[in-house]
Amino acid sequence: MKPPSEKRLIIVSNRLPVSLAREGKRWSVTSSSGGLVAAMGPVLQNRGGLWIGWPGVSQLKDARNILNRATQGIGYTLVPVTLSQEEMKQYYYGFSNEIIWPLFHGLHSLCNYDPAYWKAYRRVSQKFARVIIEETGPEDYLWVHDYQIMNVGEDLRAIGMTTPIGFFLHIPFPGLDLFQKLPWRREILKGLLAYDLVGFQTVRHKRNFIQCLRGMLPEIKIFGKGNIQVARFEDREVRIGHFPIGIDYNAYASGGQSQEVEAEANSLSFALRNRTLILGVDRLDYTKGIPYKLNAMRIALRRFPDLLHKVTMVQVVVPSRQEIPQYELLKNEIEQLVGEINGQFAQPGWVPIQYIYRSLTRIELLAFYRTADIALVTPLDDGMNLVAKEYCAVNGDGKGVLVLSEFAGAARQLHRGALLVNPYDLEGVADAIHQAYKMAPQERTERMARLRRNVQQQDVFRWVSSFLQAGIEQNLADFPQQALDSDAFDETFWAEID
Ligand code: ADQ
Repeated sequence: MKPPSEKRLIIVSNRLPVSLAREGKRWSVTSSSGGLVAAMGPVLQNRGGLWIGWPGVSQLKDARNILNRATQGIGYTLVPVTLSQEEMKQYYYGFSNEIIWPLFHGLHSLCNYDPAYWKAYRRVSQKFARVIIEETGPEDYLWVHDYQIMNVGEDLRAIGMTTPIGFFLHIPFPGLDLFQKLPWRREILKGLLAYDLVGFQTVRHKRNFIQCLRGMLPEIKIFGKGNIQVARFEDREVRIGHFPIGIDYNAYASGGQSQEVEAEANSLSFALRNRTLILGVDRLDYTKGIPYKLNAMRIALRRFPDLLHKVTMVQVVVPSRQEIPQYELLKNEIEQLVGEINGQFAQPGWVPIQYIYRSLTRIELLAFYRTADIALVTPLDDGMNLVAKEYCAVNGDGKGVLVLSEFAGAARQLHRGALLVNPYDLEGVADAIHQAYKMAPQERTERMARLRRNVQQQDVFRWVSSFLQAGIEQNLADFPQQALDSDAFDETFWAEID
């Protein structure tokens, strides 16, 4: 352990916010995609803490050095946990993404309960624990993130860590009916009870967790009502709360107004010939409901001829987890559907759906948000969904309409401004698309103003502070920012090094 020093915030997640990749004799360092990175990056920036996680490559001798040279200006240190290809295959693609991810999103039939996966999950968790204990001191606050490393707290306790540890689950927690199908259900629950605070995105996920604790561990006692409840189990007390994650509202709102984004948005509108833009932005993932969304669009085009020639749907899909066969199948399914729908409805000078399969730059992404008249965010299940919030923050003219799945965690906060839909109800989604298209300007503005207020008030800094308050009775301001170059974050993340 490090000697006591100033209190630091230590984030631990499966992946670091950047990924290293080998390009010939050089290493490139690029920003990792995904919700956790988008949320935590601005929080840690310049606070002198640590972020511990996998750097995107296996067995790299000099990883720490390379990472730190490439991310010099960000004001916190990246600590790599190096994993072999086999470990990644079994622990990350296997246990995390072929078992926990589908099960926790209610898709038990997609799970592959391979016992070897569990063994790898436990081994990797112990590896994380060994790195963490080397790097942290008694003054630090350790905050572990997400489903890939749920048992790290237990492994840290086993090797002597006694200081408070918080854990936040970014994805849903399933109800007892589903959770009890997991062969390692008790081990996961007991692992989570090694933390001092366990946080979920919504009340529903928190309730599910408590229901599973009661159902699987009859000797447990749960106390309290309201935001934070307490579980007493063996000799431990664990706080359980819900903390809906937010975004860096100001960064999105002002970014959306920048000259670069404006220029990009103008050329986008020109290319779309000022047609109504219906936007979908999702990671390639079956939980995001992309095929359902496309089928709903097909029904909308069939049922509402006034949409023909007048709307263009742009569906952006960010490549993700291609090593897992289901993701490759999903990609094929999406591409086939886009082809079919376009084949059915396109006319000279108009194609209803444009499909983009790549990661966008920040400017491109913000320009899409800014230009979109309607955002279609229709996951089948989602811990929160940041795309919905980012869209509202960037929608500076206040005329956009958010069509949002009632199964996204974000629906709990945004239900008063968004058009809520059941993503499985294709006709219902088609109706919502048409309703959004026809919506009067005044209603659009009123709804969007409500959405933006909500996203602004419940931003990512408030999320962190409320978690820290519940965990250690401190706020984000207790981890003060140092005066560093705040623009360094974006630039250095894309730097290449020899
Ligand atoms: P994710 O499943 O990754 O996150 P989401 O919340 O939608 O999902 O975040 C995706 C992030 O990727 C957004 O910040 C978005 O801007 C970015 N992104 C999307 N498309 C992109 C593109 N083409 N190019 C570049 N960036 C792109 C998990 C959970 C969610 C939860 C978050 C945070 O599954 O439910 O909201 O963590 O807790």
